[in-house]
Amino acid sequence: MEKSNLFSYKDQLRRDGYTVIEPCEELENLIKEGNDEIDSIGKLFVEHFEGSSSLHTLQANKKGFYKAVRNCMCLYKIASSETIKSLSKEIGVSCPVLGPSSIRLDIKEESNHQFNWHQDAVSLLGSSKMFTYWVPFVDVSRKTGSIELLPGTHKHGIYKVAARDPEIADNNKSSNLLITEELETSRSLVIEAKAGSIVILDPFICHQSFYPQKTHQPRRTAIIRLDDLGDLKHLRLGFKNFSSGYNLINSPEYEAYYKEIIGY
Ligand SMILES: O=C(O)CCC(=O)C(=O)O
Ligand SMILES: [Fe+2]
Repeated sequence: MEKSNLFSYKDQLRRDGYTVIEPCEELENLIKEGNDEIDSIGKLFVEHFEGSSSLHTLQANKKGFYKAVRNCMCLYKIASSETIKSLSKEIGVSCPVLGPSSIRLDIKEESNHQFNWHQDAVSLLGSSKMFTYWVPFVDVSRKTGSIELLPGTHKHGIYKVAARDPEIADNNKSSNLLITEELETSRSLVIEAKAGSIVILDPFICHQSFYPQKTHQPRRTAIIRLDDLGDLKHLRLGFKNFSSGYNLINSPEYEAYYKEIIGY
């Protein structure tokens, strides 16, 4: 990747809280391999499983398909790709380790998976540089489903939240923490991107899952986060993130750290 391009991605990430990196050969190959892997797992649940059929994904999910693919091997291959490695270095992650990551499968028939407006750092903690690398395995748009962002909101600071499922949110576990404040959504952006793109999200940008009205090809996405062991303030606070059960509600000391670093 050209260095000059990377600088403009960095500028956009800093200014708007997100950027979209076009597919490169390495990612295109990994996505193809990943789609094949997920299809072959699908065949364990539904005979003649077709990855493009939302009905097949729905039938397979009833038998545990979604749970089975969340940690499939392609997730780790993408996370350790040269492309993600060099991007994370460029955006200032000095000692990357795998943070909360998984494969998502989204179909409009299962709207319970929809993740409404939130900021990742609030739900997941992590270093102030624990960006999300959101990698769609299919082309994404309003028609196929995607994510919706509020550009610039990463500079606002922390919005008020409540647990989506209070019954499973306690000091150790958490459900999704969703923003309860009224948001200005008139300038929201639904990401349109080709399979194999990398959408980088600032940990503080407000975003949500975008579900189309009509049935669509299942949206498969690798959600990768690299936490930063080289962030000494985060290390001194106990290097907390969602993988070990932490969020901003059970670890409020992180608010001062974020405030100091981001300066809101
Ligand atoms: O892919 C999606 O629908 C949203 C994922 C997301 O926001 C997250 O995992 O933090
Ligand atoms: Fe998110």
